[in-house]
Amino acid sequence: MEKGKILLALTGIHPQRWRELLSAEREVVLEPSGADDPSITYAVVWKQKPNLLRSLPNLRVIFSIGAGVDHVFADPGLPDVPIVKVVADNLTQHMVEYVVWRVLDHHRQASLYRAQQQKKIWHEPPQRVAGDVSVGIMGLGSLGRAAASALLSLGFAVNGWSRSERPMTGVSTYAGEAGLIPFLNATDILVVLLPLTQQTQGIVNYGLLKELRRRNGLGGAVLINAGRGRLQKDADILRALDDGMLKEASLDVFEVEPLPKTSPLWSHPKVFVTPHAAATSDPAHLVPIMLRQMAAFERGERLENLVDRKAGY
Ligand code: NDP
Ligand code: OXD
Repeated sequence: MEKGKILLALTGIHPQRWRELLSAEREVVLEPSGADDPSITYAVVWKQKPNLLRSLPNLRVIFSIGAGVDHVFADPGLPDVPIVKVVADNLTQHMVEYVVWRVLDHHRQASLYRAQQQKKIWHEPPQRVAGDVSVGIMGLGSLGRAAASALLSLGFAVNGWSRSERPMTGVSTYAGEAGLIPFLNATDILVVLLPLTQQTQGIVNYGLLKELRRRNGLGGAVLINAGRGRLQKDADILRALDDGMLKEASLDVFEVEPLPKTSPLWSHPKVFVTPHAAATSDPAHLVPIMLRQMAAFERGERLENLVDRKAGY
């Protein structure tokens, strides 16, 4: 197969660095040029414009620059070609750091110490050990499993929930609808690392948060969402924080992004906000993986990290 040309179609992300790195090996066309171009074989995308890809007569593979692919499926004219998602050590490492950072922040009561410091209060609250705290990870995929390993090595009790059975040494695993309530009932700190699909949209709602374990050494249940904003109901999280169903939350993602300035989440004393920054896609690490995959594809080899179109992730 001939060396294919790439269409780069990124919305909300500056394309320059991606273009430079991809151009080292292949011809790159920057959207909006390239529509109808029969010499384009690959599309590298983030939130591509609707119906853009279906105008390419010889498109063979779509590469998402993110681990999540909900942005690809948002296109009503998405052509029926393979979609490759990101699985990369660098991205995984960023996510593991984020999850460990946020879990430890809640576990070690950082908000209490910050409040004490402001008032110059010298007081040592009781300490518990990680083994007394149970972290439940929703989504035991490449990111969830890596986060689970890191938490296990710190001594936390770890639960995991996935669509299919995903056994993991040291982790109490639960699967499917039948496993959800038992998983939540055994979880003090909930970490959401699910993809956004038709099945998972809005799953982090008041009814779900109510099921978390609250009578624990932490003094309540904690939510950490680094998956996607539309997995959660922002208003339900606020309600749960205000009526005590949740003690605290760390949120990296929101129903609407950027988080509107009017959102009460910005200034809520029990909420820690980051701007969808848990694990950024770094072109220096991701482009070589994409270029390797393109070359392998042209040699007739199988693509890796393919999205299951039916499952939506
Ligand atoms: P994977 O596809 O590797 O794993 C997804 C996991 O979710 C799997 O364990 C899967 O189950 C589970 N899952 C999917 N649907 C359901 C369902 N209906 N019920 C129960 N479990 C379900 O994804 P990654 O780990 O690579 O990434 C996860 C998500 O993290 C991405 O989709 C993206 O949205 C988000 N992300 C966020 C970033 C940020 O900066 N905030 C950065 C990178 C990713 P099974 O194992 O059975 O298939
Ligand atoms: C991703 C993201 O999906 O950055 O990789 O959100």
